[in-house]
Amino acid sequence: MSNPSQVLEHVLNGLTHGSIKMVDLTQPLGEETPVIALPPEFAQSPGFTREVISRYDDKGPGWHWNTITLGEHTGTHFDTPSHWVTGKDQPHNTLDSIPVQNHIAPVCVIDTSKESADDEDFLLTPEFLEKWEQAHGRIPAGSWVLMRTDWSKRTDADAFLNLKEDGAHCPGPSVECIRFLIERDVAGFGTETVGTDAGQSHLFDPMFPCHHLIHGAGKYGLASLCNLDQLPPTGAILITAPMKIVGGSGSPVRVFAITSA
Ligand code: 23J
Ligand code: MN
Repeated sequence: MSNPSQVLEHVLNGLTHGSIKMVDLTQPLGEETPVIALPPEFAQSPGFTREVISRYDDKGPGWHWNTITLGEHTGTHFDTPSHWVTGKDQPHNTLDSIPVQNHIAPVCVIDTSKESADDEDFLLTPEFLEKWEQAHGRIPAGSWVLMRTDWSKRTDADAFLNLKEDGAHCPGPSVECIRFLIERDVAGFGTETVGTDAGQSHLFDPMFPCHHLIHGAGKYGLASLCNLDQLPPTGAILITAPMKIVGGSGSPVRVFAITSA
């Protein structure tokens, strides 16, 4: 199968006959979609709302359409390097300037579901990643690393955000984990939680280390993913399709994995 057109034909045949499948890693986006709560000294992002422009009525008898309002970082979404001050001078750092080939990449899935069930503040560490690499091979440069926590199975918004008096409690990467992934030269890091950083990461040094370090290195983030339990540890391909907003720091994204069934 050295002929590229045969490779593509093989993929399409596999999808038709069921040996290859697509997994949708995207949560539905609507008024109920939870949004991140930052510490109160910072401005907050609005969730999703919509207003009808017309709905088969006087304002447009034959058509229905809405105006939507939402923060760029709502629901299943893509974080660009320009989202963070550390990434503001990176080349191709906004949604309209990311090279299109960066929107397709191999994916490594790190299963921390047991650890995250036992400890809602579980942090992914380099030691955990090294053990994963012993079992599955070195994380390839240019690949996505997705942290499976099964957090997306928390369908109740309060349980998903898990806000307490001292802020949010949810798993995420440690500072050293992110340094390790940058050394591996990954495409980016993704999570099932509302943001790419752990709930208590405002207390880390640097604050929000995934954002601070990953975007500072020109890499991307994915948040509020689901269905990671349907992916193998290696071998799947991820297609990420955020909106092409001029100067955009992030946007809701449709994320598909292509994997063997
Ligand atoms: C702004 C400040 C802190 C965080 C975030 C945004 C996100 O998680 C986000 O959605 O990018 S932690
Ligand atoms: Mn974001």
